[in-house]
Amino acid sequence: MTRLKERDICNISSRLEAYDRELLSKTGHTLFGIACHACGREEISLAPRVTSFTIDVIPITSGQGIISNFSETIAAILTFLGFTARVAGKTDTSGIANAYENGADAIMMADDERFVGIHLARRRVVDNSEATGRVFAAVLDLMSRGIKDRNVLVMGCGPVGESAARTLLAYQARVALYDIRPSAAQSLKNRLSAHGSGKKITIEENSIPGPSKYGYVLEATPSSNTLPDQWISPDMVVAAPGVPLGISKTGCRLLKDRLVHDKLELGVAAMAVSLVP
Ligand code: 2YG
Repeated sequence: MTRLKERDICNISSRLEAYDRELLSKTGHTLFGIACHACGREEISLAPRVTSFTIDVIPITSGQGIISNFSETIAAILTFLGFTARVAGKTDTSGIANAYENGADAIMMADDERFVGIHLARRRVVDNSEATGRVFAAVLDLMSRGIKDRNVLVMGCGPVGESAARTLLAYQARVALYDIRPSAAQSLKNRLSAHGSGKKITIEENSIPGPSKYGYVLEATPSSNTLPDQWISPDMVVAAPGVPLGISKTGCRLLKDRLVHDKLELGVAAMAVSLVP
């Protein structure tokens, strides 16, 4: 799992309005709308309930410690979406205890292993990797005006790629799995096939299967330059939750508005919407 750096997130809070407009033009939906789509929630009916839903973001000092602006950025994304969110005044145990004592509906916090949201009364845990894979698959579904029966290449078979593949199969897409470790792709196929979608899953052996083969790519690797420029075809659509971005600056220019990538916004939005009962 990639650990974010302060420079990865320092511009997020100030660019939320612009990013929302960018998502609207690329997908036809706002940040909140995409998160609702990913969670199977009705945007119109959910929106009024969000303002009274309180979320405390708790800085966690364990392991490699605090990432400056991490908690503040999460609170800014939640507030932008309409939630009542704040960064807890205390870190760690004290912050968690205070959230319960102050009657917060939910908390969000991350150590070096996991980034989670927890609904305090319902004991519901939502994991950032799961939510991120799910919401970027939802982005492909929206950008393709329906990913059903399309061929999608999922690059990276870790927790984010797994969640994305699972979601794409639920959307009835055909999924090809690629990972730098072929055994990771195979074991993911085995896990996903257990639910009967085996015939919709193939393994992509080589990392550059050629432009014509896949019109849709979900790039979920923790590496850069996984999608070579010469592979990008004129109508390719890419949703890229992987950090760092696996596409070069040239590749981004080639893809133009057919690429969605961010390092926190969509995953946090999907986590928050998942927590609202
Ligand atoms: O509270 C803090 O400031 C730190 N304990 C946060 C540490 C977060 C470590 N994890 C990551 O940087 C990423 N896995 C977060 C999610 C990236 C987007 N999917």
